[in-house]
Amino acid sequence: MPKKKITKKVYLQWYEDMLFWRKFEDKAAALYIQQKIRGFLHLYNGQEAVLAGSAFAMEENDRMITAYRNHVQPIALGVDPRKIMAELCGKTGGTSEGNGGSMHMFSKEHNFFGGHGIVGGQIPLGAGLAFADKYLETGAVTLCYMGDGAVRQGSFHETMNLAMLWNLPVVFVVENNGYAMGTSVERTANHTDIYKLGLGYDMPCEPVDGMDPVTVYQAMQTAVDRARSGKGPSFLEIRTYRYKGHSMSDAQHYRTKEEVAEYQKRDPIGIVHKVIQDKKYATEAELKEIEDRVKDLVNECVQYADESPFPDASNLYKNVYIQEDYPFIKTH
Ligand SMILES: Cc1ncc(C[n+]2csc(CCOP(=O)(O)OP(=O)(O)O)c2C)c(N)n1
Ligand SMILES: [Mg+2]
Repeated sequence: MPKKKITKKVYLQWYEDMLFWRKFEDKAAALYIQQKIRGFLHLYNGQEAVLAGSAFAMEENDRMITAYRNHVQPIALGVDPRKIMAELCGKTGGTSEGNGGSMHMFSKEHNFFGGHGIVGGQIPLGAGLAFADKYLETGAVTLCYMGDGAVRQGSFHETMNLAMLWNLPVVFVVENNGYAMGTSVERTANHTDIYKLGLGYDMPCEPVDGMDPVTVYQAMQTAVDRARSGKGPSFLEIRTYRYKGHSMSDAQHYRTKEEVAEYQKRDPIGIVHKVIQDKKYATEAELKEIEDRVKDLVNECVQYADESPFPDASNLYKNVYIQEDYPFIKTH
């Protein structure tokens, strides 16, 4: 049974966090249009309840790993959002000194292990983190996230098998947002209950409403407790929706505006806002204070990124393997 109480304080924190993540991503989209952010940019708008509910179930040493839709997860784990914005802009003040960019956020210190652009590539790595924790008896649990598109990869199935065989402390989470780029879940398989893929491995699995942080938290806490107590992995299909295109260069011909609007009626931030109002957890003035704080922090992130210098060109060779005596290309 979920053990943490979802108090007024939790609701207010969820509201502030989720609103910040949303506004942070909106600002990143604006910076992309200004060409201050280049390359790919995949936004998390609409999926915030998955992260809010999950983070509430985590303990200090637990780990998280995900795909490329990864800007706000490290912020939830305590990474300074200014550094994430600088990383998006390719600046030296970023989490990887501007070398990683949008798809490669990383913070070992905060137990955030990326940030992976190869669909399904992070799944075996997540099991590897859990293997290390089991081997070293740290008591930590790994939360390994993937998209609905990733479950059709061989790496997913091989990892599910080994994770059960080795009874690893891991929770596999599919953020089913309905689409893999422009391909709907209906077009990828003959049934759409992704959670049932766990049955073939005898792994506890269930579908979860991903628009409400409460339902996410409850399912996640049960799965995290199971992993921590030595009972092995779980598989959660968290049903959510992405409001923006797959990346910034997506014309979205595969869905209608009405479909997006239908999901926005159950907006995760709206759901939390309504509870706060119904239960009188905050006055309108207090909510406005939160919104102002969020706005200020987003602006501070942009200012920090703007003021941070670009890396020196010589940085291109940093962290890149070069065989010094390679005979055919002159390296210096
Ligand atoms: C192995 C591999 N194949 C194809 C791609 C191209 N690609 C990038 S994202 C993506 C869709 C993945 O969708 P999903 O797993 O549902 O994640 P979402 O973008 O919805 O979060 C594809 C096919 C890739 N990056 N890696
Ligand atoms: Mg998807």
